[in-house]
Amino acid sequence: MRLQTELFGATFQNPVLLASGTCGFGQELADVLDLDALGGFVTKSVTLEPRVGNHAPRVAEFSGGMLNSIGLANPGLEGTREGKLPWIREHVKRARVFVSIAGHTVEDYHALVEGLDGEEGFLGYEVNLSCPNDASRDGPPFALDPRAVAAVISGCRARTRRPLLAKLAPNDLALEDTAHVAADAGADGLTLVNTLPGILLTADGRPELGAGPGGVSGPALRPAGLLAVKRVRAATDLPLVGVGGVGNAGDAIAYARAGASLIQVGTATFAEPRAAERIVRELERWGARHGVIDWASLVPAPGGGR
Ligand code: RRO
Repeated sequence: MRLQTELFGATFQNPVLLASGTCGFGQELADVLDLDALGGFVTKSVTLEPRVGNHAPRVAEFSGGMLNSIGLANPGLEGTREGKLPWIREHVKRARVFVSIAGHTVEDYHALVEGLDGEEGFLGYEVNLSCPNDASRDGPPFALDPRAVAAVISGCRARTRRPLLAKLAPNDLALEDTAHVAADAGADGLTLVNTLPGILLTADGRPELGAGPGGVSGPALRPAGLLAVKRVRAATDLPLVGVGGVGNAGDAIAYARAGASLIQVGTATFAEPRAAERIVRELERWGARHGVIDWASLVPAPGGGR
């Protein structure tokens, strides 16, 4: 099966990317996985200032997957420019890199694009509008506020010609509307979905995570991710990147059939660091077995907008 995919003015050698928050800035996984065997990866979300993150424990497992509340631990804009992008420039040749950006305010996102856009080593931005774990921000994630989505994306658009992916939330009852808002503001694609808010409690009722609630990922998130992709595929023409519970080629193909042109592997990497590489090989075998010659042929045409 031809896995090569042309999108956002770039060639992805295959449609399998590593999801933000599960691969650091690439370097963290480079000893165990061949990044250049993948379509690409998305960095941990970067904020203007460095953040230490939330109280431990930050992750907990359950039978359906994982709950996390990392709290945006990251080296900040300067730490990314000085300490992370040079490594990526030197070591990543074929994989396409998206830098994930996150902020407290609309202006934070714009300042991040201004601060990063002159750098080399990455293709575009994944604008993280949907972190469920930012305790220092009042109110819901930006993704659940259409005016904030419009302001963040349009301001980013005005500051860069690189591809912009807007990462949206699975618990958005008006997801199609949000997708339209992001498209109208200038997003080139949508990443669907971030983790789903949840909590795990001990037998005596105490939260398992230091921060209390967190975001659900892994197999339990897959039905929500697939539904989000299917709904948005029917509503907009933007290319979609599917993420949530992808653990094998069958899961990736389900996302393609729902409407995702690229997929991201997240939680599966924690249990099996080379899961994404395995999924690429499985897709090749699956195509040969089923006589499917092109990944793109699995992805249904857009539903035609409004
Ligand atoms: O850092 C986190 O706690 C985190 C982020 Br920014 C996000 O977007 N999604 C998530 O599940 N955790």
